[in-house]
Amino acid sequence: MGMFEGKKILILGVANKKSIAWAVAQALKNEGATLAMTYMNEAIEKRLRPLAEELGVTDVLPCDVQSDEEIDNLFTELESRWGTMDGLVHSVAFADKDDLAKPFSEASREGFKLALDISAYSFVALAGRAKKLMKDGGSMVTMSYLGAERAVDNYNVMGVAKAALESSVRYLAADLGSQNIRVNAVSAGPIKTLAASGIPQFKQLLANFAAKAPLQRNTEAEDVAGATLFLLSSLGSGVTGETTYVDCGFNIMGV
Ligand code: 0WD
Repeated sequence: MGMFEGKKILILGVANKKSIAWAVAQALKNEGATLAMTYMNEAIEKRLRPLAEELGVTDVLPCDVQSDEEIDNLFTELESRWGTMDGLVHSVAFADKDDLAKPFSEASREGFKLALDISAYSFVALAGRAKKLMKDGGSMVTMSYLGAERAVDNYNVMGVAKAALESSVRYLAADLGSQNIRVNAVSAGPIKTLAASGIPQFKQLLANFAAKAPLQRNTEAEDVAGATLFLLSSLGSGVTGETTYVDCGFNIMGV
């Protein structure tokens, strides 16, 4: 019997087969979880439907995280289909390409707001709704990156958004701990996905990373999925408010 048999988990951020969330969804399915997946718009819906079908996931729902109304509708729908839920995986981020490439001191007000809204606030907004369905406790996991803590070239406004996200993880963990809801982040090493293709010189970043990381390789989405399942499962029962690095050890290295 799978580790997640009978567990109901919502996953946001499956855009295609390269998405980190896709590796998480596959791993959860292998362990018997019941999943719901969301799409941001019709273009992503078209790509997501066949993927969901491949995993036997029938709960496929719209949610642009910039809209409170769509978030409310998502949870109303989940409540009527599921009644309760056990896990939330937030694997969503966005910044305007221009704002990643520009010198940080020239970041625009709008670009800053947009990155923070989609990449950090959305997790708080989802957590506030999900907690009501986590009647027997639960676990929430979001995806972060080292750029939250270090000034990484070309990450800029997204780094500030990830810092807000990691801080939100701590405040959510403090807020929701009394309901036995745990909240954590996984800080993943760079992985070639659609979102990553927006980061200038990403190839170079990957090469430097593999050369420097203790494990001498790049991080795979499956590595991230493994740690996410740990945090979602009872194996992680004593862990909350943490940012766990899944980056082949890169973050521990000096120059
Ligand atoms: O190197 C990497 N790929 C890393 C990614 C290293 C460390 C962390 N991460 C993070 C990302 O910042 C993100 O939070 O992992 C998370 C997942 O990213 P991913 O798997 O690398 O990227 P992708 O497959 O593109 O999924 C992100 C998805 C979007 O896809 P596109 O590329 O179409 O924007 O986030 C979704 C969307 O599906 N998304 C939204 N969903 C709902 N509402 C919204 C929105 N407004 N905007 C973007």
